[in-house]
Amino acid sequence: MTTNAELIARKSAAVARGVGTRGIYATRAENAELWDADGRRFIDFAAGIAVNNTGHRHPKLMAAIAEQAQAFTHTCFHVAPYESYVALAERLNAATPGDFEKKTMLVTTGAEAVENAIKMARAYTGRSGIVAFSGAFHGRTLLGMALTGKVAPYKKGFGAMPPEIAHAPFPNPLHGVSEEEALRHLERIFASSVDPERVAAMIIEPVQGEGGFTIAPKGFLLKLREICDQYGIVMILDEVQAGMARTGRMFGCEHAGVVPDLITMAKGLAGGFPLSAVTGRADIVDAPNPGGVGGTYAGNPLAVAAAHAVLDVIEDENLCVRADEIGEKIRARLTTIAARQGMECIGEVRGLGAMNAFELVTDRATNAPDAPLTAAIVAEAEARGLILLSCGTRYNVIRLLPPLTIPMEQLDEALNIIEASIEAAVQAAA
Ligand code: PLZ
Repeated sequence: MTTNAELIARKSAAVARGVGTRGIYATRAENAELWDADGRRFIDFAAGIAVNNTGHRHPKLMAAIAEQAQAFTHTCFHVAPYESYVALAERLNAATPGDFEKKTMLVTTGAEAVENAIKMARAYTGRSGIVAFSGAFHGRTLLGMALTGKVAPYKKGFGAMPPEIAHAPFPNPLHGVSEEEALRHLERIFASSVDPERVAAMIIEPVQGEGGFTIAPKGFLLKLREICDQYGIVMILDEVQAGMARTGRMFGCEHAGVVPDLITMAKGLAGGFPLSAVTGRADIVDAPNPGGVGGTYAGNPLAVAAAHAVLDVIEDENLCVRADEIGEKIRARLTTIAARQGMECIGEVRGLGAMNAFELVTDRATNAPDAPLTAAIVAEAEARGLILLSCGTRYNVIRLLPPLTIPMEQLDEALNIIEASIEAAVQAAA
């Protein structure tokens, strides 16, 4: 059988260098477990980056795509549309916050949802400016990377970015940016560099994902809502990573009670099939002219069938409640670990529902990042059979994204591995 080592060598010879990978070549996966080319078994705390919220190969999802495959797998919705797309739009219109008429468009990736939300906001307002936030991640397409609030590796070497994009600070009290300071900075941007009346959209993640699992404070989001209303700016919540029950609510913004004009979603929406959506105020979603938005594969029938199954499973298996249970268990355990002597490297434990993380610091007084220790813990966990992902603009946060369907004993097993991995990495660094 082909080993990981052979595949790593073939990958580096055949695949673009810019496509980063780790060394675990998957051969099989089931719910929260994954097996690699060397026959090793892992608990999967990445879930394809918050995609497999319903686990790998959920039986209802497998049945739904098998059934759809019997009928047709692609017609292009622009050419020969199908009911399942329309029905999914109806369901997403009903599932998103906001007591107003809503509409949905389906596309394929998170970046594409973001791009289309911006196009809608521009068409609706007749303006072109965009406000995004430092540390944000919105995708790797030209506009997606421009909106992303981190230069290396996302923007470095890729030339001029689209114009009229301003980045305001995302509040992060742990690192000295209070909510008030972030708002003052936004006012300064409006006073000195961008006329708010030229701004079409403001886009923000309810919990920054790639940026470090930093939670947008409730008051901050509500204040942004007021500012958007004051200047006629379309408020876009990027729920690509936080959405679909991950935070214990269907959408992360529900924690703050903020109602955005548009929501972008992807990842967990179709449990591993490429599908994303923009849902929001009907008049904004309808602003582009017919033919102005869409795509060949947008709303692929297999992906749409998967999304219906995902929505059913979230409801039938109470995955929002389950996300909260998982999160409470994770935070309680991490907090206990952080309180132990010798664990001063854990600067903070934070999260919403099952979107949790811990931050590694060299010193709790300064909260200076410890990126090498973070990488070492991820490697130690991998050696012990747990897939962990790091994140954070300073590369010093470990995020925990188990499927929401993970059996509790596997969750315990994974938390034991995390504790042992931190111990081993701390010891090795001493
Ligand atoms: N918006 C909030 O988290 C994707 C990116 C992984 P795509 N995040 C994982 C990587 O290294 O590329 C993401 C996100 C938020 C948009 C996106 C983009 O989604 O489906 O990757 O295009």
